[in-house]
Amino acid sequence: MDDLASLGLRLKAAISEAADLDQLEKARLAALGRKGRITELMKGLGAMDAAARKDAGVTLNALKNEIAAAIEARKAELEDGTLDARLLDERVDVTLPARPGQCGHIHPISQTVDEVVAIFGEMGFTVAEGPDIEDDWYNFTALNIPPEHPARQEHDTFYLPGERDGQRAVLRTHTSPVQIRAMQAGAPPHRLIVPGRTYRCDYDATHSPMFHQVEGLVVDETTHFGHLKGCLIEFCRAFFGVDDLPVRFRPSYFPFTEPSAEVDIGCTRQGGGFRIGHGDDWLEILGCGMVNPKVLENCGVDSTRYQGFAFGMGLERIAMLKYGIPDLRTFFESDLRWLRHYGFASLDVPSLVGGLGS
Ligand code: 2U9
Repeated sequence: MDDLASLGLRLKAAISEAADLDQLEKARLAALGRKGRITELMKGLGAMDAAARKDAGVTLNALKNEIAAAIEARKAELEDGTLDARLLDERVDVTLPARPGQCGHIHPISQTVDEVVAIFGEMGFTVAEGPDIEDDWYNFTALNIPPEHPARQEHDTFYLPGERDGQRAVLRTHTSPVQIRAMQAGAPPHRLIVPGRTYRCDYDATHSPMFHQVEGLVVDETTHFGHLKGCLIEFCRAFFGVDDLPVRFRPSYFPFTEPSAEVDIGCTRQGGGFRIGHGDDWLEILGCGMVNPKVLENCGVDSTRYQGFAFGMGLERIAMLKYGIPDLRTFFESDLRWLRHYGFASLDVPSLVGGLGS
């Protein structure tokens, strides 16, 4: 037993003195490997008589477990040390000046979100966000799109396996569920915009299965269609940087707004392209309307006291029109040459005072 005790001490010393993972592996093999000391002693048990074998077996097993635990503990220590050394070694001094020619670029979608937020921010809107995975009620039913409504097919919804709160789970097809949650969470007045990712099963030069929208909602006691028109005309003129940009409202239909309209801006078509501004042609830019009273009621808002307006637009679409990007799929191809061409300098933060992108 004295021999075993001193063997244990020697093996543990080798383990704790192992300076790296290679040395630790050597110590492990010397103790527990095929030809290791403990393994050899285990093999010797067979030659002992039954009583001696039982006692020695118990002691040897205990030693084996102690050594295995010591190896694991030292391994964890060494791995932590390796990580600490790497973290020290790979430390980046963020105060150093950027390397010439190595500057990153802001993606046109981030730039467009910043521009839209700057414009609506000046008008007193706040920004709200919500989950990408929604349930059927928040994405459709609350918005007056009941089961079997044709709009559900038009949205080409990605349904997910399983349920949330007893409702079918979906990838949101618009950011409208965020406005529903905002109305549930607090009493009017509301004035918010919601930029975010949305999902529809569609893919071509003007559609991608994941795209971005910004939607807006204003609810108050005296909100009317005149407010909607003033707000959106002002937005279009600020966003496209044309003070007297012609803007027209065409009657349309959405289940969540009544009355509803689609908004066009003036343009001139030249050859295959176009120029935004005065001209004899129009480009569709967004949809809007007065919030359907049924939607207000679904969110616990008294529709006899409050009314509101809402709008929605595709961010890729308005970025493509403003910055002359011809194919929507290129937004998500992560092509650095594309990003260098269409991207923005990281320090040019858009603001109405400092200027939006141009
Ligand atoms: C609530 C009530 C009403 C949001 C609206 C539109 C009109 C619209 C499309 C533009 C292009 C979606 O990306 S797109 O395909 N959107 O035309 N969106 S009104 O209406 C709401 C939202 C939330 C509670």
